[in-house]
Amino acid sequence: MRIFAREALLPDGWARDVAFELGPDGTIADVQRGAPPGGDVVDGPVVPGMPNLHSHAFQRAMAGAAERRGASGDDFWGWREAMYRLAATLDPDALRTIAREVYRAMLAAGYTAVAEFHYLHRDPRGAWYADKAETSRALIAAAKDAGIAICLLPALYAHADAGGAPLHARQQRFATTPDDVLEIAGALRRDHAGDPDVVVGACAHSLRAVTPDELRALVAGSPPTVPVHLHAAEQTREVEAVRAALGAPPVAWLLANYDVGPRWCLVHATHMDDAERDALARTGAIAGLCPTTEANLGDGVFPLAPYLAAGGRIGIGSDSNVSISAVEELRWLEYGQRLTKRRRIVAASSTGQSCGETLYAHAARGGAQACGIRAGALAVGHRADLLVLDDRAEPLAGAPPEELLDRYVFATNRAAPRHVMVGGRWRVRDGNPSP
Ligand code: NGQ
Ligand code: ZN
Repeated sequence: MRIFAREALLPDGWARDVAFELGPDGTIADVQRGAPPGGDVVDGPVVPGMPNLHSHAFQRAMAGAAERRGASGDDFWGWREAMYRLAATLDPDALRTIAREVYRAMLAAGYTAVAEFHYLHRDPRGAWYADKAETSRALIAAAKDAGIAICLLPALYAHADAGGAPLHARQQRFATTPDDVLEIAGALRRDHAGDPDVVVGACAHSLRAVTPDELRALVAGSPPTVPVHLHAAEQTREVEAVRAALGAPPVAWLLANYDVGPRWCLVHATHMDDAERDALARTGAIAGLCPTTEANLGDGVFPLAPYLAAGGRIGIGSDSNVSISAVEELRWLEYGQRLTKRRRIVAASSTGQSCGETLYAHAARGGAQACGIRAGALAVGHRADLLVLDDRAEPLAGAPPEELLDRYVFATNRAAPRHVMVGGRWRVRDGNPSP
């Protein structure tokens, strides 16, 4: 299959008259600039699809339902109680239905892959389903229904807080040992061996939810190349709990105890001191940033400029799915910085560099790395995960290509690409799901 675009964003910038030859495996086999039109001529500028590196799909069912003032101190931990009440109501069918709609919305909003951070393993009363992988399978099925690539992350969740505190009653659904999650992940990997649209990673909920020994068993028992994800340093209370139990804050502790490198994704990593920030940046690991959820939950602001200056890699996630929009995540990422630093153009560092394009390129590449897929750039050997932007109307109409992603990130009020391709297959055509 050949697709032809008048304008496409290649790794070294915008190119004209680009022909992509796609292989039968859904990857890009060849890219030609200045090519003659032919094949599937797309009607708009082409950019890489955006991986969504962090989602709890089920939480979409409470979007907007926890925005009323409570009797005392509305904070992250109070929101979490509402989230636990929701989690207790969902069976595997409900999970699949919600996730399917969420994944369709992600595709429509420019996400072409999702890392689903999954911990609703048991039934609502805390008993195992006959198949321990039942709810994980429901999520993979939802991704298949929708046509999005998925990195399923079955999370190890064994304790209520750092120091090995026992799980609360309302966390019993999440209760897992390292052997449980290795068994689930192993079964899924066997079932989806050779499927380019399903990756199964290794995942611990957080340093609150596992002991050092449990984390060690999980990482040691997982294949050495799969992505490793965990929540880290999102709330200051969490940082203090980890410091008290382990003698160091989460990021410093991880760096001291693991060979943290490109397969690691530290979700949030909001609260770091300067040394942690620069050390994390040097590892090649991904900081998984979820700006709309982090804002919604009152987490704090990630130190973006010095982290990027130190060579740090980032990706974006929709996390609680209170918002499902790649554009909104990128815009909030930059605007949070501008508001707190009282300056402009934070993510771009060199003179003349586009802020929107820089954010987009960082997040696309970093997101793909965190999802364990070769994507995030339109290059030979990469997945054909791409968007055709809608340049028929403002704000994209008439834009020179160099300005397109600045207009897309900062000026669109509906992040809706015209067409979306995942692994060489059109999944959205003219804004609608494509069967
Ligand atoms: C989660 N979400 O597991 O869904 C968490 C909240 C927790 C975010 N951190 C619960 N955004 O961290 O304990
Ligand atoms: Zn999360």
